[in-house]
Amino acid sequence: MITRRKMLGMLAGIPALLVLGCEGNGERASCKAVQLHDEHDCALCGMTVVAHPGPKGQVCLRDGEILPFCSTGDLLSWAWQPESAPSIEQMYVHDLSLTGWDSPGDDAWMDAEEAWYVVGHERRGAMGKPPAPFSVREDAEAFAGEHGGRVYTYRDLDWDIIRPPEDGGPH
Ligand code: ZN
Ligand code: CU1
Repeated sequence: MITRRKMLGMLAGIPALLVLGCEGNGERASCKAVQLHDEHDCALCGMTVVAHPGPKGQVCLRDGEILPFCSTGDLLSWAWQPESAPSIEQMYVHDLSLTGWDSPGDDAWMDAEEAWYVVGHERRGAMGKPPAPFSVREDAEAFAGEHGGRVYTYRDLDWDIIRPPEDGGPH
């Protein structure tokens, strides 16, 4: 499933209607993003998700359970562990094309694998400087112009990119 979505990510430049044709949008009714509240602790580090600025994430597992993450960085760090991948149904991140950095809203979730990510910027989130997701490439480029960093597709991201050595590596 992830591999297939990654393939779809490669086609990000093609209008969405063409890409989505084969099996709907793959999103189950039970796998919508949820509203985050102050009892959601990050599934990776345990921090209270809503207590910190910056784009956050949530994963819907195949059994319908939602795992919240304090930051896009923690979401990816969890999702890229080999034992995590088989349980993932859908991954969401805050779309900074629609919401702000300091208090991203629950009405602005997008498919994590379809976002453009700015990495290497200077804005702080819950854990270091989390990859900044945007649905609109031009918004990502404008953010990078203002705050530094480079723009990547989900498919282009890897460990070396999201955890550069000069940032101190994994916590
Ligand atoms: Zn966390
Ligand atoms: Cu944390």
